[in-house]
Amino acid sequence: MHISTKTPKCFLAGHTGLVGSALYEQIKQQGQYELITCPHKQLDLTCQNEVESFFDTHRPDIVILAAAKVGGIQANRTKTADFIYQNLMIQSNVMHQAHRFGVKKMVFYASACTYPVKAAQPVTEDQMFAGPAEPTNAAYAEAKRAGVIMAQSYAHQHQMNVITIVPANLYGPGDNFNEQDSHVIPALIWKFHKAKQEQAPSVKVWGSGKAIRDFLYVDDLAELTLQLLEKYDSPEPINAGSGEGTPIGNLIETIQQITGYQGRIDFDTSMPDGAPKKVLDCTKLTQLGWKAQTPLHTGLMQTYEWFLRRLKTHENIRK
Ligand code: GFB
Repeated sequence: MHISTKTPKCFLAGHTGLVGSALYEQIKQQGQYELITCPHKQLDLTCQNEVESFFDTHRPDIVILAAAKVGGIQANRTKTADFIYQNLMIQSNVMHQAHRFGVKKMVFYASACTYPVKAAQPVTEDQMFAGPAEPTNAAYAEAKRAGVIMAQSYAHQHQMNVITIVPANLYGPGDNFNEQDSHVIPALIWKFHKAKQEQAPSVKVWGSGKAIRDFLYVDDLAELTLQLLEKYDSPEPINAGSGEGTPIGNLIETIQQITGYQGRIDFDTSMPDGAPKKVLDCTKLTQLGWKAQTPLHTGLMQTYEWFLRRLKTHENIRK
């Protein structure tokens, strides 16, 4: 990336979300970019006119698109229209205006769920379009796949410098914690914590516990993103995972132990497992000299501590 002598202006879209708040902290600490953020209430990224006028006013040099409609397996399989509509609109509006206003570099995040459900594991980047996505998150996956093609198309036609990072299942401070809509880690932390408080005899978890996921701590993704902004210039997607597959059953045991809940676990097998296995092949990243630094247990402890602090302060974000 060519950087002028003045501090580049970086528009961080979605700065209060899981990924956005981790990036916000790291960029603030490092001070390499002048941060531009905007609360959701003042800028609706699904609205083309608002996004255009925002770019016109602020003229960022760099854009990190950390805003997206996200959620766990249940949110994905029920709110299908929200997932496809909001993600298509946000990424189209932001990428198109980034191109129109001459942004020097943009980061787009795809998702591990863009890979075909039957892809060989661990999954390499070249398998992305080799078959249908898992049905529980097809709407989200197809929107993200469109974003991948869009990034490649703007790079091809307009020589736009846009990179696509494909994160594994993310977790960490700043996540959305609730029983129905969240991803598995915040959902389990919430369920076990509540059951412990209420001395409930059992906790219901979803599926068989046999599904395998690759969990990446969000601070590792933020650190990687800032590195790739400096040293990766290709529209070809690049996987970002921990390199390890964790069975959900093991994750359940670990979170139960961290939260200190003593009761019984009931598996609700009327709820789906989703993809049987989602583990990312991170050879490309290894070749760039990067490896995720946070072991799952450490990341879970830090997430739980953050959750407990947030319960006390009722803050939903880290800053
Ligand atoms: O994280 P999660 O909701 O989404 O669920 P996916 C992961 C696994 O945990 C599934 C099981 O096998 C769930 O059945 N699970 C067990 C639970 N108990 C619970 C619970 O209480 N809550 C939740 N949520 N799960 C996501 C996509 O799929 O993958 C996202 O939905 C994103 O869009 C992400 O792409 C990477 O891993 O199945």
